[in-house]
Amino acid sequence: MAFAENFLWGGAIAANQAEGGVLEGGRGLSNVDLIPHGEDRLAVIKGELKMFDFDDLHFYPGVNAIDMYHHYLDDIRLFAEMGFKTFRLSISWARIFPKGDELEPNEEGLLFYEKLFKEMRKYNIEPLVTLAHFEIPMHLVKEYGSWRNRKVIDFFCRYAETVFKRYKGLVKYWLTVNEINILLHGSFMGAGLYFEPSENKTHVKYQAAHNQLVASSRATKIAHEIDPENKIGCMLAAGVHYPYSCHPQDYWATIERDHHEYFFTDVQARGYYPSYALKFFEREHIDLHAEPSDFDDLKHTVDFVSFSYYCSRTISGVEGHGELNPGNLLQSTKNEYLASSQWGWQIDPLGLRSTLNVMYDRYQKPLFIVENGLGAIDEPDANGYVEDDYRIDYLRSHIAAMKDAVEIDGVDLIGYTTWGCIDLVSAGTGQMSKRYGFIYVDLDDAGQGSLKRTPKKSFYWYKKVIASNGEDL
Ligand code: P53
Repeated sequence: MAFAENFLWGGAIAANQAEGGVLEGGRGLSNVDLIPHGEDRLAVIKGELKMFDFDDLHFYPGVNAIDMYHHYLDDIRLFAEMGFKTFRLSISWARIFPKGDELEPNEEGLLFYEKLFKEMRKYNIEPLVTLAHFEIPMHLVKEYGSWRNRKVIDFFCRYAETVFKRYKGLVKYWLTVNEINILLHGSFMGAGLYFEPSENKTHVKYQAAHNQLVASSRATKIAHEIDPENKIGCMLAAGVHYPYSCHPQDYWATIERDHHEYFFTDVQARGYYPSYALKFFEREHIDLHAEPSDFDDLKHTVDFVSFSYYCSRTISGVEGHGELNPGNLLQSTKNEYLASSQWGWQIDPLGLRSTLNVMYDRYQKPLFIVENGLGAIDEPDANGYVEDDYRIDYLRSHIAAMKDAVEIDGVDLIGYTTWGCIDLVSAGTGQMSKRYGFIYVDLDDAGQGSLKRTPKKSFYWYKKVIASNGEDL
């Protein structure tokens, strides 16, 4: 058998894409609540278009999302029916600290997640909890400039400490920051950063990155002090990088791209800034506003390394080598050997095995795949049932590749959670029609629908996969 008895099979969601109820329970507004559907979305995600309040011209799909805030009992029951061993979700920071800089948390918010975690425990589902999944209270964005400000480190640590204490014994697996490298590519979504036209974006981004990395390591330290049983992970938007050709410059560009993305997890897993990063800071005149104690904090490394994998990325370093692949925040060149999803994400199961090997070689820590899946248009029949064989094919081939990584290559992998195990709002596009789930949710891109949940064909398939511990694909 490839997978250990206690291998953590499950699914993943994020508060901002599933929960809704953003104005309920005393919650404050978050950056992600204000990212609209439609053509302005990308500019807002990147921090190039300022959206600090709702307006009448836009639709904001995260406000109600799939309303898991009111449906969580039913949803968890369905996850349990599939046999989930774990369920990954995020806490909405603004439910716990509505403004972010208060001294006392919001009890109603704390209670909501306590009930949710207890419900999961009823079914022996292990919570895997992200502290910041593209989320920061809007008050911290407006008043402090978000993560560019060192004070946010303390606010984040207060939030982290509050939930570590409150959920001690209920939650053991934590991720500090979701897809931490998205800070570079979608800065408002990833880290609440909006740029004034006069600002040097690179300087702002790396100052914010430093602050996030210090906050993440301090939170790791706090988590271990509160409960030595706690396991803390970092989280990277991953996907192996291929050189477009064997031209040395294509390969060199690939190495540079590796540095760019792995920078974050290199710090989180090793405990110090890699030499290539220090040189980069020097060249770019990035003069980090840091305290000497920051570098001691960074030594508190993570217990495991988690990542999302949707596709590999092909990198070109030579003019005219390849055409740009559209449809993803992380840029790449089209790979002629791979098919694409309806959103242009290239499908590459072997790339997952490669990614697992690259990451395991690099860090020598347990790995956790916390997102993988296919965003596709589903066509339900009159009963709302979807025969999503394309999704089953995608997941089957990726699970087979991850099995090879474990069985043949000896990678230490502790779990696998598919993204959007129930249909939810897409982070990149704001669409409902880009669906990932085993469970269909009756809701369209304009926010219309009954919200009814219906298991798809893949629901029954995944149930079988889990029951056989990955043997019956
Ligand atoms: P959507 C870009 C590249 C890789 C992962 O993405 C990304 C993104 C953002 O678009 O996001 C992660 O919904 C993220 C999830 C997100 C999921 O991948 O754009 O952690 O919140 O929903 C899928 O199709």
